[in-house]
Amino acid sequence: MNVDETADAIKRMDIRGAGRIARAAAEAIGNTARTQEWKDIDVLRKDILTARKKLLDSRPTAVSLFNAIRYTLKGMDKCKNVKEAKELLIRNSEDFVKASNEAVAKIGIIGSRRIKDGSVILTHCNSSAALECIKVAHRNGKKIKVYATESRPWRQGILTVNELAKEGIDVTLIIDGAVRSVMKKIDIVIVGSDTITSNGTVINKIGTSQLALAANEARVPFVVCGETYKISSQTLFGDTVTIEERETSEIVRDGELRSSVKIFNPVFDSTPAKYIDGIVTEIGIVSPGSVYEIMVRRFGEIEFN
Ligand code: RUB
Repeated sequence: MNVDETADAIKRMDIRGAGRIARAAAEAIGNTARTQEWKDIDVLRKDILTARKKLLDSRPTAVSLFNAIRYTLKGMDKCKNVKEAKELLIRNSEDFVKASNEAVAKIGIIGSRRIKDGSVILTHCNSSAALECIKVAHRNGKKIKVYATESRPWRQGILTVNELAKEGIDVTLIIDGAVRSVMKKIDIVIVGSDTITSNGTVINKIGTSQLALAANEARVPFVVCGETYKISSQTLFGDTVTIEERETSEIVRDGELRSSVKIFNPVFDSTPAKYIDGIVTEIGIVSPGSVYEIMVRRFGEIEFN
């Protein structure tokens, strides 16, 4: 897919989930570098920066999109000619996609070790990293049961239950409002992440923070999965994460409401670090308090700009 097609698919949510969005954006830039011809390096740079903006404007919340593009464009400024820049963009894009897929696989192995034989798990939305932990635990012969929320309004929970059922996992769909009721049956909550801020706050699908509160009340471990490119270095210097608001048509049908009724449809929320027992990354399970260290390790010295 080219950049325009990818940005549209992300907007429409044909491509969704923070990891998939990141890989699709990196691939789109790689495809552009592979297929487009430029007369000189300045035009190439200008076009790639336009592509960057188009992709970044497609959805605002998941920092994985920003970090994937940053990774893919790294070094473009120093390229001396079109050939060099094309090669760099193609290589960076392939490296990112490979590292991203490997990170999810590693998270699956590491996270699965936190799932005990006989465990009952609760998950929310449709996170490839969180589901990988569950699938690996199942493939390793652990007898597990999963409760998955419907995840209104887009109902990604339907994807989740079908994906897990296809693997032969015992899975039950619940509505979002049933979370507190089922919490007494749950041994561990495992969710994904779109963005992890410098203070260890996790931004994920709307409703995640309710799972965290209910888990905290019931003393059930609440574990977040996130590749390290879900960490937002911008938040260190005061940037806040934009919570996407989507079309009201995702919630109600035309003509269902009186015209004076307003609708508010935020699709992500923030879970403070104090409710999170661990963040499963590809480099290990870390506490939300150590996000800064990882940020520095991953992105090098971070400069204020
Ligand atoms: C998806 C969602 C997922 C995270 C993590 O929201 O909130 O939990 O993106 O997913 P949406 P992954 O469907 O609105 O994109 O682990 O696959 O990156």
